[in-house]
Amino acid sequence: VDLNPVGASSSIAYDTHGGQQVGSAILGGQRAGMWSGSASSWTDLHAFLSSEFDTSEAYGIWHDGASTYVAGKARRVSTGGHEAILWVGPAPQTIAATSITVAPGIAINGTPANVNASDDVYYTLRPGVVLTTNQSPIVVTASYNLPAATARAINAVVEARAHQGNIRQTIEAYDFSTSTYSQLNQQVLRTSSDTVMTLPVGPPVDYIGAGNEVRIRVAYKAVGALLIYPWLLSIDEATLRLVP
Ligand SMILES: [Ca+2]
Repeated sequence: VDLNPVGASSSIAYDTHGGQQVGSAILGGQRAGMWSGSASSWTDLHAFLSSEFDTSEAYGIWHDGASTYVAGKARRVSTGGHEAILWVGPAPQTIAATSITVAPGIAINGTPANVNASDDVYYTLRPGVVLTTNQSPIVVTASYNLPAATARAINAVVEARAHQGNIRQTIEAYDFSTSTYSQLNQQVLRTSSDTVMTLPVGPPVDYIGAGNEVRIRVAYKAVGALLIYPWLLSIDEATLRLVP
């Protein structure tokens, strides 16, 4: 994640499961802001303060099921002193997949609905048949339908673990403007714990198709020596975080 996508800004804190980050930018004066991987998602938090304050900075972000909390400070013009500020706004919405397709790949345990939440209940897959070694033998395609055709920010959240080493995960999002997938992240998964990826998808306008669809593809492939075949792969969560 680019922690500093906004010009002349500094990113102080990042919400791992929400995909939002906070800091400040010099926009006239120093102004607290929140964004999600790109400058287009910038929310000017200073704009929510009264004119009694002339500068502000944000230092921390956290969310629960209902709200996002941003902690920071602002300078009161009349005294020149800084005062602690807590901004409270809506939490990013979690969007579960409307369809999950596994091809190739074979379900071993669990159901596609098990990827709707990070709850340590997994959808476990094994490799399917592929014709060439270049192909990924597990490919999961998830389709999501947003409540609206526009979004301030979309993040893909994928939480998964491999059951042995050398299993590489590639996460892509479908760009409807070019009719191609673009890669969001690629890395070898841990086996001792879940790897949680929260990845900005954007600009949102290019990644929202007909029916407000967002499409994410996650592929798994062995990239080194394998101790056991078939290898297994468990997905705990594959959802979107939407900032409307
Ligand atoms: Ca789960």
